[in-house]
Amino acid sequence: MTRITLVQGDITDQQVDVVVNAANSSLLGGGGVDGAIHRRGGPEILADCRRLRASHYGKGLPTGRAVATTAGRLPARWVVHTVGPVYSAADYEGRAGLLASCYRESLGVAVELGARTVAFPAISAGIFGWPMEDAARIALTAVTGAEAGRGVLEEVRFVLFDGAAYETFERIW
Ligand code: AR6
Repeated sequence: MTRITLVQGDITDQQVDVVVNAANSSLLGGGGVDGAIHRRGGPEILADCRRLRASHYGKGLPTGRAVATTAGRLPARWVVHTVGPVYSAADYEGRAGLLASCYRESLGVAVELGARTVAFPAISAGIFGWPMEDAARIALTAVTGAEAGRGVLEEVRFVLFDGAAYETFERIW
């Protein structure tokens, strides 16, 4: 059985096999979780991202997909970068599907790597503007329903940056 856990904290502190990054299609860094991961993990992560762009994703990583790099100096072994959708009430259904896909694809990549423990941030719920309550519902539904990782992953941890996000996830869970 995979344990689902919720913690309040900084995702770059987590002692897990995989830390998931809420990246953008460029894979070349940004603010929020992405900025924190590259700052703390160091230049090796960006070097890997540049190689991936050159070899597989000339136009960028599509929304809803996930790819792995080294975790550089982070305590984790790998970073799995995924691109969440920007929130849009006018295009809700399609984008909610892409947000769920981020969680499923990231778990699939983590399992292929041989990971046992994975930490997720609240993808799309910061700079990309997704309302936290709905982001939490989509995240928890996607992870509990995912085939990938069933019987293999020991823990999927949601790392919520502030108390309000933590309480929202706890309430939805
Ligand atoms: N640890 C855990 N959670 C964090 C951390 C941290 N160190 N820092 C922020 N959060 P965001 P998005 C929370 O904006 O909405 C970047 O520029 C944050 O409070 O990181 O998917 C990328 O390059 C929020 O609840 O990701 C993209 O361009 C959640 O993590 C864009 O932002 C996600 O916020 C992606 O935006």
